[in-house]
This record gives sequence, structure tokens and C-alpha cells, in this order.
Amino acid sequence: MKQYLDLVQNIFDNGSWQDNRTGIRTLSIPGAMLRFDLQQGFPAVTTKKLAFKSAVGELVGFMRAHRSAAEFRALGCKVWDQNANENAQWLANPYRLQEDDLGSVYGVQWRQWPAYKLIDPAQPQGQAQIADASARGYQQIGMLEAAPGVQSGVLMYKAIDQLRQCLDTIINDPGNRRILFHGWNWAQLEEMALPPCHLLYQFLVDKTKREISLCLYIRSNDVGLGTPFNLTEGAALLHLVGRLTGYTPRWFTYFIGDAHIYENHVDMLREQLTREPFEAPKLVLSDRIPDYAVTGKYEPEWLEKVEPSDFSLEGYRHHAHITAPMAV
Ligand code: UFP
Repeated sequence: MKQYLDLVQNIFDNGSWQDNRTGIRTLSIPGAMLRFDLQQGFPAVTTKKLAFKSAVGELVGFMRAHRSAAEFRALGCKVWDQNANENAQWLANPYRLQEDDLGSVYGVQWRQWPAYKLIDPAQPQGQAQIADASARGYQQIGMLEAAPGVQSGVLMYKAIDQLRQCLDTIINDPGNRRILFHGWNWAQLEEMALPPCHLLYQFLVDKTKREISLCLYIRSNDVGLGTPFNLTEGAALLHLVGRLTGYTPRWFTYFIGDAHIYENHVDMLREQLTREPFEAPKLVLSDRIPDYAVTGKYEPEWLEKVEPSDFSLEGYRHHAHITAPMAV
């Protein structure tokens, strides 16, 4: 995890102070990249204790399309409590349904991206388009009447399971260069307690070497608290997807847009820079998760069946726990 400490040092050396919506200033740099060979170990931060169970709990919650902080708590992850119940802007948002509600965050987009088509049946290709959409699982949910400036036609809807489609494509068409899922749904940003930070995941398959890699883009990353968490989730996801599709997890490339250190995290990170990192641990996935390379049986339902306890770190040595407040 030297790369993590190098990023922290880089921000201390080159960052500039920025104001933002949280009221806590950040030292920020525009653009950064970390790249890990997962065959050399798991990218767990070692200069403090990583909240591993909480991070995999969050990942499991995303894969189940959870949208309530209570559901995340039940999985051992408390990081959503403040965003759900303490952010004044979200508390006043009409899309917040009840206590603990987070809106259509992350997993809702990953597993149920709402997609609509408006098709004019009178157009020459109208009927063919409706038939094609139906074959893709869209359902007719209404008719829109012509109004000034508004297209008329058949309104069709489908919830797209992006993550499942990625797995299907890895199995059926591994050479495909479009195996990705996205969280940045412009139509629903205002319906989320927090617009996604980690928002674009692309899988890359090397059929010759039987390896799978992941490129992850994070638009905004709290390097003190967020980065260790997000690295854990991305790498754990790649291990899981590799197991379910029969490929060895290999390169995990992690791109950050706004890489920042909050002013009240400076001491925590300065302290970590004085600590010598330990060797990377190994991620162990429980044997009950079927290995497609062994069984030859494709079982994508494990995306929902997997439990936080199915992930564990072997040989994880770390320095003493330190933490700092999360900016909400
Ligand atoms: N943040 C992360 N990782 C996450 C997540 C949030 O680093 O997975 F959900 C941080 C980044 C930023 C804040 O400091 O939360 C989000 O604020 P904003 O939307 O203003 O970028």
C-alpha cells in the first residue's frame, strides 16, 4: 500500500485548499491513479486498521440494491447513517421517503437502472421498435398524448440489471469492450442522499491468460476515509466476479477525479506517513461461492446470495486504529 501513502504525500506536496458543500476545507489535486496487481495481494491499508467488515457489508448491500441505512446496518455497515438522517439538505428532500431512506443510491442503479422508451407507433419503424423493446424486457406502461413540444407515443419501462448484464457478457462474450456499469443517472441525481462517488466500473477479460481486470472511476474521493474503503470494495468485487465467471482477478486500476484530504484528517494522515506499511494480505472468498472455472455452472444469483462473512483477509497486519470524523 505504498501507492496509497504516495498519493497522500502527493496531495500534501501539491494540493491546494478548496471550499466545498460540507463546510470543511480540503487539500485537493485534480486527477490521480493507483494500480494494483491482485495476484500480489489485496490493497488493504496497513498504516491503520481497515474497517474491512464494514466495507464488504456495504458492497453486499449494493449488490442487493439496498436503499436504506437500516439495511446497511444489518450487514455490519454504519457509514450511511449520517447521510440518511443528518444531512439537512437530504432531510428536506421530497424524495426521502422515511427515516434511514437513502433514495436511489448506488445499488439501485447497479441492479435496477430505470430505463424508459417513448415510441411513436405510427412511425414507419414504430411497430418494429415496440417489438424489439418488448423482446428486451420493456413493458408498456402507458400512452402519451401529443401536446405542444412533447412527443406522443407508447411509453415503455424496464429496470436494467447492469451488474448481471456485465456477468452475462463476461461469460458469453469475453472479448467485448463494453462490459461496464454506471451509477451516474442524471435523471435521478436529485433523488439520492449522495450522488455516486465511485461511478464507473469496467471489467476487462484476458481470455488467453484467463484473467479479469477492473478499471474503476471515482469522481470525488475522501483520501483519508473513503479511499481505503473504496479500494477494498472494488478489489473484493473483482475477486467475486472472477470466481463467478471463472477468471483469475488481476489488475485493479483506480482512477480518481477530485482526490482530497479534509482539513480535519490531516493529523491522521500525517501520522500514517510516519508508519511503515506491512505486506499486503490475501483475500479469501469462502468455498461456498461456486467457482465457475471448476463447476462450469453459471450461478449469477450469488451476486445477491453472498454474505459479508464470505469475505475474509488472511495475513492482515496493520498499525494501530486511528480515525477522524466523516464530512457529511
Ligand atoms: N466519498 C468517498 N467515497 C465514497 C462516498 C463518498 O470518498 O464511496 F460515497 C466522499 C468523497 C467526498 C464526499 O468527500 O464523500 C462526497 O461529497 P461530494 O458529493 O460533494 O463530492
